[in-house]
Amino acid sequence: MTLAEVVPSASDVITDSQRADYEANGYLCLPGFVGSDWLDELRSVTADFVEASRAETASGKVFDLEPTHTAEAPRLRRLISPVDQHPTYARFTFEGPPAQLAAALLGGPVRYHHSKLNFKWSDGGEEVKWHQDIQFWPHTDFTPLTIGVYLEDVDDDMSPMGVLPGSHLGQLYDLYASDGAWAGAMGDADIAGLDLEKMVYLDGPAGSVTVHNCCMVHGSLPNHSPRPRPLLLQTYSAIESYPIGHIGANGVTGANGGRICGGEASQRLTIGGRTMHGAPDWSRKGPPTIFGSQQNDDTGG
Ligand SMILES: O=C(O)CCC(=O)C(=O)O
Repeated sequence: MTLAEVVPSASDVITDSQRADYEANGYLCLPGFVGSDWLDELRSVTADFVEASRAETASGKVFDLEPTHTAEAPRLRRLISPVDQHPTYARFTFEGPPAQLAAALLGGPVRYHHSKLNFKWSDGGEEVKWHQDIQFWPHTDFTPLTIGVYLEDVDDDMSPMGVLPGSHLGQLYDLYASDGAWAGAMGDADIAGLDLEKMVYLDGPAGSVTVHNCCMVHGSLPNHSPRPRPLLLQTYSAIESYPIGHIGANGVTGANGGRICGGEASQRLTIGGRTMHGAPDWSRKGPPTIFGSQQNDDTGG
């Protein structure tokens, strides 16, 4: 799809002041941004997945289940990579409101990275400890952002996502534990240095959208309310930002990872202040040899 098909005009999607807020604070919360047609469709597909999870007894490639999940009382932590599970999620993420918002915020076509649906089930749905995202999937710049859509009304009792305004411009924390194992969360000493009083919790009616930059300190508390808190999240970067291979989740985010919304990849990138025009993407058909490329007689692997 062309950019014009995904985003007719950025000003149709967000105001200049919202974009300036995002740049300054590293997050946005847009109440009711996703309309009822999309919500109805997403909820119906999601209900089918919850139903299907009843047949599962352990986490796998589709579902991340809480240890107490049963057929009678499903308890899902996450639907993994929704865009790869159902065309409705794919259409929503690649052409729908989140793609439009990402393109409006990043100023052009965007590169999709990954998606997930965090359920945070009722009566004890697990916390997401304070962390930043970029260490999980470093990129060649810091443009990646994640757009979340609440599929149900979320109030303060349901453990909405919390963000620390401005922290996206600060320190990049070490998410390893003191024993050297990957923890995926900040350590106690670093958390002690945060001003948690300044944490902003992003709640709102169903269809509300959260945006947070990849360097934002964020997380959420356990959900002790009687209602699950489904948050559909999708991550995009600017088109000239690339995931750096062999670190964390990069390269293992599903068949659609790297897909461009609203344009074509230019293969241009800037690293260490130097810009280059990189070779085409050979990740799907395999690389040609340098001999074949230079003699113009290769077809790729
Ligand atoms: O679900 C949430 O509250 C936070 C999600 C999040 O930070 C993550 O999954 O990385």
